[in-house]
Amino acid sequence: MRESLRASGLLPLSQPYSALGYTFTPGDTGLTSASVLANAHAADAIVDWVIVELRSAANPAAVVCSRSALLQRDGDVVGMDGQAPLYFKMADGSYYVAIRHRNHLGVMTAVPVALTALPSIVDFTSSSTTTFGTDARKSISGAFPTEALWSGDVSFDGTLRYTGEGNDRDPILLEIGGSVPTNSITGYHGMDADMNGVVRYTGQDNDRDPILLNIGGSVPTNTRNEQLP
Ligand SMILES: [Ca+2]
Ligand SMILES: [Ca+2]
Ligand SMILES: [Ca+2]
Repeated sequence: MRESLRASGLLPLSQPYSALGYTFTPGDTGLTSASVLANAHAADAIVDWVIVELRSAANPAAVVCSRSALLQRDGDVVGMDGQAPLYFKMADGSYYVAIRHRNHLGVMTAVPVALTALPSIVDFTSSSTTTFGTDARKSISGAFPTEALWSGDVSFDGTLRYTGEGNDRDPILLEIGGSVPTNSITGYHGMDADMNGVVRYTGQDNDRDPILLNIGGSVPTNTRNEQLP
């Protein structure tokens, strides 16, 4: 994954999710340091903030604990020091594990995972890790095949929409000023679907095409829903 936001000094020191309306259970300080974000070590450089949720084995819609975390370029999700495994102040037990991102569709394990005080690995990049729902992840082929989150939910409402009410395309145009489609702006914005640090509506590397691509590529009225209960 690219580290453009970090390399351009755009990543915030505090988790961005409370400001987007997400409520952490029980609460979350979500604060890292400038030195963590300054770490340019290729594989472990920080890409962005994510949310990790533990959900009830009896009711996968119920979040029992959630916290913010940092995502490394090689896909590891780590704590506020940018390296250590993420921990939850919870009793040993089985929980559904979900990961969410501010402009990608979240995913969750298909079954509860047994967690203890020792670190456990949940590898959402592997197709052998089954996920809740249908087509929850995007399969990427080529030189670096992997399972990934669907990008383009710039409105952070759990659905990719290209057209119609509540679509994810109009906010991109609005963010760059609302009238001149060739404008662009730099910064840490949810509308930056490809996370290169620049919001673009048209032209090369625009943030609009990924939305259309990820709903199928041809029928603009299609939608794609996050597979979280
Ligand atoms: Ca790593
Ligand atoms: Ca959306
Ligand atoms: Ca962009």
